[in-house]
Amino acid sequence: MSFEPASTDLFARNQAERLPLHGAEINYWPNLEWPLPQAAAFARLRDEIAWQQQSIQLFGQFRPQPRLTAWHGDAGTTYTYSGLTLEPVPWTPLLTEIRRRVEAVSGHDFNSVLLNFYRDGQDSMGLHSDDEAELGPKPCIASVSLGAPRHLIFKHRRKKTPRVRIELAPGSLLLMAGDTQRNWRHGIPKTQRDCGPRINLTFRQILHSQQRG
Ligand SMILES: O=C(O)CCC(=O)C(=O)O
Repeated sequence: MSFEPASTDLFARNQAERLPLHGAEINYWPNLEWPLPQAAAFARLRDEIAWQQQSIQLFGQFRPQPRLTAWHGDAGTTYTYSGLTLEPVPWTPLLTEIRRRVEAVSGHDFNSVLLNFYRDGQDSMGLHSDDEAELGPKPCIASVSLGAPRHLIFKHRRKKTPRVRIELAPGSLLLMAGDTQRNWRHGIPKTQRDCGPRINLTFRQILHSQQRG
């Protein structure tokens, strides 16, 4: 099942649409206004960020991730997933500007961001839930897409309901909250389409151990 946004017209730019996933709370802004054009933000992040290809543990073996990543945030926002522990690099001026816009639109605060660089259609992210203890019981994750459009797939964790697919447009914002991570997995599959590079930023709120539910 594919989700098509109802409108991308300029008057609806700052309006969110709710995705029809049972047991999830996902809002999508297909064409948000940003402090600078999305293509300019893409080029600056591509050139300014110290991208790395790190290995994660999958089925007991360490393998390089099929994309480049970086982790930025406030001091102390250490994040561990799939056997990888990330220590934050400080915010850059551009990441701070994007974070302010995301916070203003979403109404949530974020103290860190995971950046993903998909060099071409062969780079991907496997199905997963962002449900690590540091994110709390109802993680709120704001995902900004820049560069080439790519499909994001949602698959229910227990029910055999059809997968839901949405094409994430450049300049879009997707906010996952509530029970989304408890009930659904999400991922970016490889594509055979001729596809340019894409940068994705997922803003997160890392909780100190005494704040976790
Ligand atoms: O690239 C995307 O849109 C997905 C990123 C994602 O799922 C993640 O960082 O956990």
